[in-house]
Amino acid sequence: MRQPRNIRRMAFGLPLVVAWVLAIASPAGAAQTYTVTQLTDDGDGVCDDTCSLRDALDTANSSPGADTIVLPAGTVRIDQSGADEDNDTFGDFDIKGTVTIRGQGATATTVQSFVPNQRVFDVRGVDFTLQDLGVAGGTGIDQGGGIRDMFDGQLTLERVAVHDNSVGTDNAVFAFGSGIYKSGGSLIVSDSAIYNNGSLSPGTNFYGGGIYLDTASADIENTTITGNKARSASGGIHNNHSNAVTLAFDTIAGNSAPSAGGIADPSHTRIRSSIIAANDGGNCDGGPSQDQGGQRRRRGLRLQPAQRRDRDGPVAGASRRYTGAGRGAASR
Ligand SMILES: [Ca+2]
Ligand SMILES: [Ca+2]
Ligand SMILES: [Ca+2]
Repeated sequence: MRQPRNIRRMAFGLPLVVAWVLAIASPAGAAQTYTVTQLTDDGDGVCDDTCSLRDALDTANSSPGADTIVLPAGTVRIDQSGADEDNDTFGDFDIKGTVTIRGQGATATTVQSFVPNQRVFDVRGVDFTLQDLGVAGGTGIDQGGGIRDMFDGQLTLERVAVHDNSVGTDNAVFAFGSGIYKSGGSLIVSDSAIYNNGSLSPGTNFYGGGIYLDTASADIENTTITGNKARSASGGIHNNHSNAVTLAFDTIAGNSAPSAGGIADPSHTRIRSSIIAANDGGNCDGGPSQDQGGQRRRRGLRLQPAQRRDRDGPVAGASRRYTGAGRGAASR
């Protein structure tokens, strides 16, 4: 039987009304997107019509949702100097809420520290994702020249260049990870480049020119690790506790250290279709790797020597997007 016209109108309009009510009643903790409008580090702590990266992080850090921060092209500066701290007030950007920071391209947007003894990003117990940007100029103390993550979350880098960072020490003993330091949890890197971090200069005993993994696992795919240096050992990657590390379609070449120029403790590293060659101090140290075979048909990035010196060094366009199924990368 045919319904009266007004009933049919109600039936047609009801889903629209429900959708509208749901839209305006979205939970307060919903993820937000913040757009950074200025490259300078002189914000006021509020991401409004003037929004620095520090403003956006201050807002995201106090928001419960998994937020996204979008950066413009250019060099996003760290200029606020002051006491070393973890509340995003001075120096390194302290990440205290789950967030993704997205730039306009690994050579188009660079987040760079201009404050002595300050790294770029300090991850404080949350999941953190970087996409399409560069991380440079960090000079962190003790752990993580460019990026430090002292906790168990997941640190994800997609189409990111980590370059020209160094790690120092405040007690003249040890320092770890000029490019990236990851304590526990997992490090996921894809379609990226980690290059020209660290140095061989006397004065600091440090391990892990490119990446230092304490107890963290890692999946590193379609990525080039080159030109990194470690004063003590492990020019490219230091795997401190025989953690599960998977390398696929990577190039680890041209790194330097007195030992393990390429990668230290590869005995628990599953390697597929990757090149580990021409590292000063040896390509691998600490036992045979687990060769997963495969053809070397892919190179993460192609960095020419002249280009490596460019602070905005190139990252090739992603020829293969990361699927997120990282745990099985070596067996695909
Ligand atoms: Ca503001
Ligand atoms: Ca800090
Ligand atoms: Ca800080």
